[in-house]
Amino acid sequence: MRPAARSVVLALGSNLGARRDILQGAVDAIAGIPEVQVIAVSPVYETVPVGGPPQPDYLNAVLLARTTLPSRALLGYLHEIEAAYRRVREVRWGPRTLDIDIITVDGEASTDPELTLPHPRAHERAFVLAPWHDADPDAVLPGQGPVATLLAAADTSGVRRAEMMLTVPSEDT
Ligand code: A4P
Ligand code: MG
Repeated sequence: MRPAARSVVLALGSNLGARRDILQGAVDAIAGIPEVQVIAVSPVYETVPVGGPPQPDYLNAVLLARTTLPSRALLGYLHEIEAAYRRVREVRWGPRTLDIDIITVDGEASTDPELTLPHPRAHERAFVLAPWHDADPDAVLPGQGPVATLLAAADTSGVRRAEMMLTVPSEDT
């Protein structure tokens, strides 16, 4: 029997190169993963870097999807997409052409450092909460509470809507 599709929330970030095109390329690549259906993509936010060395501002967005893939398999595909953009993983929290984090997978909790779910820092990060709230105002971060409440408590000073949108590719392209 095929496993039931589960909802997943992904956070995308880029602060090097053609940031918007890289995010759109990531959305297109995610839509091309077998067994993944992209439901919606949030507006794009321009955000001041949190942590790490001095580095350029990020563009961040959140993507909502459904998948029958096990979350480990999904992470593997996401790492391939990151690698395709030649992300260099030298400095933790350092600049990157593309970072894709899994924020939640329906009903899954894990403390495994290779795949921690829900993402352990999402609840305090306005660069995740603001776009997520736009894409799904009723969203709840398991173990933490409604995204609207978390966003109201978060420091949003470094986060602003950018004048650009990403598109979800249609199913048959
Ligand atoms: N990993 C564990 N759990 C997960 C998960 N839920 N989703 C593992 C994705 N990966 C997960 O990640 C390091 C390891 O985390 C991977 O081996 C993976 O198996 P990485 O992407 O190689 O390194 P990283 O992203 O530099 O580290 P980390 O700890 O994931 O950083 P964060 O928390 O993702 O923060 N400021 C702004 N404004 N915007 C940003 O997008 N991003 C970061 C990165 C910092 N500051 C930022 C932003
Ligand atoms: Mg990461």
